[in-house]
Amino acid sequence: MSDDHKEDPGLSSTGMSRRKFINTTALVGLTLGVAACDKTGAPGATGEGAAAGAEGKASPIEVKPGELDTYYGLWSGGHNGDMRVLGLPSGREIHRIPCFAPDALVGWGITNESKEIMGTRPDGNLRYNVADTHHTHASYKDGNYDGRYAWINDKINSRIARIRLDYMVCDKITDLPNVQGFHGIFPDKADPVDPAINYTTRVFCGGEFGIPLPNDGTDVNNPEKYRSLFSCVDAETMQVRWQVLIDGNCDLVATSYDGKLAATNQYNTENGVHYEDMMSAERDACAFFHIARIEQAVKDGKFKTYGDSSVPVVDGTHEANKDAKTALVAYVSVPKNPHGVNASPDGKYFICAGKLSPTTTTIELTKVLDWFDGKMDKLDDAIVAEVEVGLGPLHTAFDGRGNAYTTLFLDSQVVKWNVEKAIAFHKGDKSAKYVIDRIDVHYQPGHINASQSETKAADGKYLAVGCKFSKDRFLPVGPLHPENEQLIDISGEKMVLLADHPVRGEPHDFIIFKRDILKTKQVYDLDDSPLVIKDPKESGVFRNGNKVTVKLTSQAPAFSLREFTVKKGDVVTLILTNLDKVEDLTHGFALPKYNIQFVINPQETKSVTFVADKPGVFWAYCSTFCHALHLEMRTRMIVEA
Ligand code: K7E
Ligand code: CUA
Ligand code: CA
Repeated sequence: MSDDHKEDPGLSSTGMSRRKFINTTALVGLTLGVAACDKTGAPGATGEGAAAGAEGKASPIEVKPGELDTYYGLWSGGHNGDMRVLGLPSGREIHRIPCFAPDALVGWGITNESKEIMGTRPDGNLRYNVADTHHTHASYKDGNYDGRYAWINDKINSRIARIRLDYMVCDKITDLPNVQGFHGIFPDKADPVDPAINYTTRVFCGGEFGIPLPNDGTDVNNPEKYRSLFSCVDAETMQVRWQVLIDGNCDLVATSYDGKLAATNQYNTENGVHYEDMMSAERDACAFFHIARIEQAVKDGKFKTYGDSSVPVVDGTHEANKDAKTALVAYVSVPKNPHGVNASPDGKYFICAGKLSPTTTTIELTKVLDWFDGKMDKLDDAIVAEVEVGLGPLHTAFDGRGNAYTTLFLDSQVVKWNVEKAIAFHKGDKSAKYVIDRIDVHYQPGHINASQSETKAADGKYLAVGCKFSKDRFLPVGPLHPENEQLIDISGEKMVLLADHPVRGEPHDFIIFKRDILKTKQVYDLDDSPLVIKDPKESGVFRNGNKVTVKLTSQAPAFSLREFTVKKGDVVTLILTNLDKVEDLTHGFALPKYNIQFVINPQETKSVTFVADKPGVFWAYCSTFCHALHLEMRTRMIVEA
């Protein structure tokens, strides 16, 4: 950074010329001030007058009864461990897809099939009941979403879940070995060596917290030995393909359109264990991974393993990567504790936001590749812009017209800036006005994403902003406030705030794409389950010692068995196929006192295993309204003493 900021065209009007890097005291003070204040970020923003509901005008976000939204949004569900499906522009939540934590509606964590995906302890209980999802991204083909899969991370227990988007269900969960605080996640967009594979085959995962390797009780008091790993998961098998040992930590992840590079921003290059240590250096890094070289090193056997994991780990540390021509990892220097790293839709740049620096750093990917190829000496020459945008920049989205939109956490604003103009300004053209617009948001925005933003089809229509504080925006509901998702129209030069949506905490990240990308299946295929019961006549109670299988089917308004009898102490596996074929004809199966409740969709089969430890009569009833005789849709489980 130079003193250029004095005549920074984007900052003079807001008096930000005095704002430079934030020291510890200032940051703590600002954060507390932000949480406590209630008026500093008051409305009055650009476009507020054009907001929804302006008199006499149709609301730009209204989707009338019977009409459909034009975009899907996939939202990370945060503390609920699920993924949420929104329709936009209305902002209506249409669906929730449970992933990492149990869910009573669909029986996630209750049925045998879901427990198999979630993982159980030897006693049959779930391994984990809690989750913390942050980031969700979908599979690509030709630089755009292809509607096959989405992935989502669980930060607490370092798990990655895959959602198959045709049924909108989670079908695989994988643990990342030797990783704590699994944070950023991003699918690749092509294979670096095979041009025919122009779709996602890998998902990259950033490990945020350093831990001893292996984390088995050794070196617990030697933080200088704590390390983080960057992981690659196979998109199809969901096996961890390889990991890279790095210096510093991983935070967010971005991938290039040619499949050659993945990157993670690093806020803790200091390897600090306390926050003061983590913010002691003036600059941190954005680490770039040379995918083809890493995969070659793995093939050549140049790896280690740690603990009881057999996943190959290649060495990506500074020490082992000094020679550019063989380096697996390159560390580009970026200012103090950067947050997001995002890929521009033209495929040229990765942009790191400064967080503790009021800047964004634009890194040109061909230059990073030039360094790897020995054609450019100084890696930091890959930085083509480092310009001030405002206080607390976190995440960046794009409109496909050369503009970037960065959230400013401390300023409670979104700043719209032009990437090429920022590059010109950085090069020395001080007349280049790169800041185009600012808008107040409410309040303290974190993630941001525009419709189709990180695809080649970025369409610059809508921008959603995840505000971490809602304060006074909604009816008070006690101490726990919802967060505030705001929708902004970015089709014009000026941003226009369209709507507020309260949202249950804490969603973090989301993507928005055109509805025609997704083709969901509305009815299951009977053969999806090997347990399927195709004919009601196959129903019955089948005993093998104390192991009992109960087979039944559902067809509105009845289960195929009017009652079934087991004995106290039996281990009962109940298999249920819904033979109704009609779309939306879902039944439920709720078994009182046995803690069992799940829905069964058209042509779907589910099973559940339990010990019949309580004698008596138990009315299993249909728990999803399906028919005029829904309340009568029951079966009786008789458990003989
Ligand atoms: Cu919330 Cu993506 Cu976990 Cu930034 S991270 S705000
Ligand atoms: Cu079947 Cu309600
Ligand atoms: Ca740092």
